[in-house]
Amino acid sequence: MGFRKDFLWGGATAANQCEGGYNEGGRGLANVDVVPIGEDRFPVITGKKKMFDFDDEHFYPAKEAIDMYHHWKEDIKLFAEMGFKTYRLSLGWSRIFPQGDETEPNEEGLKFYEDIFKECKKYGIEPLVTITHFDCPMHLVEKYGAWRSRELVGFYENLCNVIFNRYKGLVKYWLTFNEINMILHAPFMGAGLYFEEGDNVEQVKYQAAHHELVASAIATKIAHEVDPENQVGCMLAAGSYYPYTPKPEDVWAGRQEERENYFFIDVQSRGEYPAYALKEMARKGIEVKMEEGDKELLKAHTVDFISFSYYSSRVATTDPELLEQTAGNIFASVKNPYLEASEWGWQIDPLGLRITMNDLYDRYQKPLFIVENGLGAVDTPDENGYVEDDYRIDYLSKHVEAMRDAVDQDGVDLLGYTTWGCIDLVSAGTGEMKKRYGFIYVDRDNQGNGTLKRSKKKSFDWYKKVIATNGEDLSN
Ligand code: P53
Repeated sequence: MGFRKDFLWGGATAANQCEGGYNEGGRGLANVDVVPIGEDRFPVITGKKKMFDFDDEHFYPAKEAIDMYHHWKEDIKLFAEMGFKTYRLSLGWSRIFPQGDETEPNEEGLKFYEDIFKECKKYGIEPLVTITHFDCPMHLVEKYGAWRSRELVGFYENLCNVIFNRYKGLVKYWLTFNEINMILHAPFMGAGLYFEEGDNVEQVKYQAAHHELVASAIATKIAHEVDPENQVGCMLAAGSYYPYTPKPEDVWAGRQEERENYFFIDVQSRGEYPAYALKEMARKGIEVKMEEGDKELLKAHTVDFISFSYYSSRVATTDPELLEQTAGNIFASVKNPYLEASEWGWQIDPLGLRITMNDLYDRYQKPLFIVENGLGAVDTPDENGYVEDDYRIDYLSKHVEAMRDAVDQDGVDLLGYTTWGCIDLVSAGTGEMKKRYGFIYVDRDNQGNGTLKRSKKKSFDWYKKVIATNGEDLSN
């Protein structure tokens, strides 16, 4: 009983939130670089405010981030010390193709990741690679309008051909697009989409989503052709919806919210546009332009496993007053009166993880992989950089327990668990450093001050024990 013998314990990061080195090694500028911290962040990430380059009035946290570009050896060593079986990281697309539309890749960028993968192998750590975690070369944004253009499919295909061949034997687990449903909520950060006056926003988003879905199927095809050992997953920002009341309208509202997210995974895992999505698009006047062969591609190349992030459950309602209070968040949700929340208002619901896992497993009947989960909190280090983060241990142990229940009690097939931001990094939602998830503290603040020194938190030793006992001993 308990987790698989080969359960993949580890942690997760994304290139743009930790690497920095934005102009080093021949790297080109990307959408994720020009996203500032502060009040303009939300308008920029949602594609409403145009910011295609840096200006002097804003601070751009991704430029340096935690400078993993120069610290990766030291960081992987710490992951190994915790006993990581896997490390989830993403590739900076513009490191490998600085402009995005070149035919030949940038050797320095390719080599950078190759060295990282080799270092992982040295410690017996299996890399889990997100091909794109929100990033898109700025040149593709400016010249083609990013994913609104069909041409992006070809550029992405080119990237996939290069990386699957180059990293054959080094990488086996791949995710095509991080939180593919993010395109609906943060279209510039998630897919490089910027909207001009008069754009039909919904139309643009779903057309871009179609391009990503086709690109994802092509990636899956190439991955399997290049190496039959390759395992490809989709990636959903998950979190099941609860109805605010048993009122049938509230229940129905929850179903519809869920379908908005499931849509992507339904295509990637079942291989076709679900009936409800076709009807909804027709109602909204959205016409997705498909090319000949798209349907066959989607059907023939479905994913091997379902990965997802889980931070919280969500609540659906039809009450206009409650709906009023939800505006402004990336994933709008009504407050659940039965749950406590983090300092950033994210509601904490371990049982919700078990519920979400069951919903996904019932629906797809494919192995699951939890590739993000964790608590973003303010940490106060002592003079040695040590943080007593019992709150984080508490959050994680309850979630691991819930996922153990899903495996033990419900029979869900779970491949692994990577906590988000295993080392402190820049927040995607807010751009803050102050919102920390790590087992490893990084000395850097919201304005970019600090020595970048790494130090272990209390949770470091706790997680080490959890991994060593394959999730049996969760005590603090
Ligand atoms: P942060 C919400 C908002 C932005 C990104 O988020 C999100 C979510 C939650 O699903 O997605 C993931 O940094 C994402 C990571 C991100 C993490 O959630 O706002 O894949 O890049 O850092 C946590 O606290």
